[in-house]
Amino acid sequence: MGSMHQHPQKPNGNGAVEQYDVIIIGAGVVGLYQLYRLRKMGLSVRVFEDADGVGGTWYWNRYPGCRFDSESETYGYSFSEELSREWDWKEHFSGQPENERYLNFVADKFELRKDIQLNSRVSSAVYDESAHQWEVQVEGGQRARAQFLIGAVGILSAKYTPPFEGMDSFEGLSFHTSNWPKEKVDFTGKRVGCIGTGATAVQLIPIVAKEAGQLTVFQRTPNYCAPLRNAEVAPEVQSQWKATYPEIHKRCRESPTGFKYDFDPRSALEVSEEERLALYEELWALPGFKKWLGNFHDIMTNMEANETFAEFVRNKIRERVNDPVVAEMLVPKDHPFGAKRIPLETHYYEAYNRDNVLLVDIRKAPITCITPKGVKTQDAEYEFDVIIYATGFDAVSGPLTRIDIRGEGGQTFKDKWAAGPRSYLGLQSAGFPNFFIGMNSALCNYTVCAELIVEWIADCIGHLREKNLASIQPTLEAEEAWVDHANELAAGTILTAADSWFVGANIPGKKRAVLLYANSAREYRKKCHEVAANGYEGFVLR
Ligand code: NA7
Repeated sequence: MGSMHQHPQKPNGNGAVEQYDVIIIGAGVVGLYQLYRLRKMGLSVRVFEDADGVGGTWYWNRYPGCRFDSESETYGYSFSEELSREWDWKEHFSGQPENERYLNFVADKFELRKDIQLNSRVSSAVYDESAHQWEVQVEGGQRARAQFLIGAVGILSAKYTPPFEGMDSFEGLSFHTSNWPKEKVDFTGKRVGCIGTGATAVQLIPIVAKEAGQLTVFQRTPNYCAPLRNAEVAPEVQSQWKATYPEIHKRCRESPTGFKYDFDPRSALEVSEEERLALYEELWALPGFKKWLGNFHDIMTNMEANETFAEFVRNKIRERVNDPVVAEMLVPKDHPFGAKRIPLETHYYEAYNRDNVLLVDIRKAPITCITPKGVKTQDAEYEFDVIIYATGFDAVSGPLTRIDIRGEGGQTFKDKWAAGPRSYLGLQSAGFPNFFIGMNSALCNYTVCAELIVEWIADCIGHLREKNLASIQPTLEAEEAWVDHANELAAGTILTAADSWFVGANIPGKKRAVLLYANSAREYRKKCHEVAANGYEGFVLR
């Protein structure tokens, strides 16, 4: 991937403190574009990246089947038409190897590597109040300072592995899906256990099932998985995209979810059953998330409306699984459709029709420990050569709170966010001047709102530099109002009606709080622009 030697080397840690205008943590989708934007403004920028390559999520998640659930042509950056025209997407929902290549292509095309220091995990960031500067410490002792710090750390980068007793004693291979080995893992003839059935597991299970001698899936909660319907991109489609990228990007920017489609303005309950089912069948036959984000608008706000689609999906699952007992195990009944992230799948349910696949209900008989030979549940023991932990992430706040970030008065970010995200616009937190949260936590096609955030931060920094200002941070009042507004919005949806990473409920001990901003992306964009246009209303500039 790329040419490693172009990257600055990590110093041994006993040198002088380096000085930059801006430090960015992370070289993923946000970090790469943020670097590009800021450097174009003539600023000196240093990116510290933990991995030995760029790409963030698309670097780490190498498990088989990992791919976009967003349409490829909408997930790619929109900021450079030239880039859009130069890149060919091979599949409508592009796979990880291709996505990693794309982000490396971006790094090369815009000569980003010279400012990205790899193998450099930031351990702490401390605000120097008198100098209005952040001092960052990289593991190994290197120190660097900058007026502005941007945490472009990704919303799903802090992996979560449940602390099962005996994990270290396992004698076979085991890994978390986001820490997948770079070398191909050969499952041929192996006995494999997979813990978890979220979006990640749903992508990998059908592929591992085909290869492995035996695959055992440990499921706690079944999900509403919907067909992805991926396909290769035909040359004429590729040309069509290239000819119309400005329109595609405009459409995504103006849509409420950052995708090419919009919710149906009708209520699921105002149409006849026949009409409703006709739309459900039509959506079901389409690729991607349209069955969720192009559905009747009130499936996300009204339980009765939601239930009409939830039951439709349950029946689709039942139709695909041969053994009725297994089918019922796979049918979700304890939460509404869309309250958790909808996994998109390719032959997922058919995997359970294979003789070498076993589904184990660990809600009934939980895992008690990992043994040297495999997994023990309350009523059985399973022997494995490989254990896959597809157990998810400490989402949104996790990647930030695990860095020792200290703001004014020595206040830690971890304490500040202990009861849930406390930010204004998702971009800054009071008490942490000049620190920007460079992550898209809006309910929006990732890159679409990520670009909005990157551009907003770049403009804001440009504004401060132009006016010769030392710092920016939100007022406590603006932050308080934003948190209330975000909670109120989420309360008006079904998003809080399930235990998932959306509300931090997947991490034992994590305070339940809405982690995503549940407004329309269109409204979010408008609000961010308004605040800037009104002289950064709600912020204190010094
Ligand atoms: P998810 O969606 O958080 O799924 C994690 C899975 O792991 C889920 O099935 C969990 O069951 C299961 N899990 C978590 N902890 C345990 C324990 N202690 N015991 C048994 N099973 C457990 O993570 P993914 O990686 O699949 O997807 C994350 C996002 O990445 C996804 O939403 C996309 O946006 C991309 P549970 O449902 O909690 O009962």
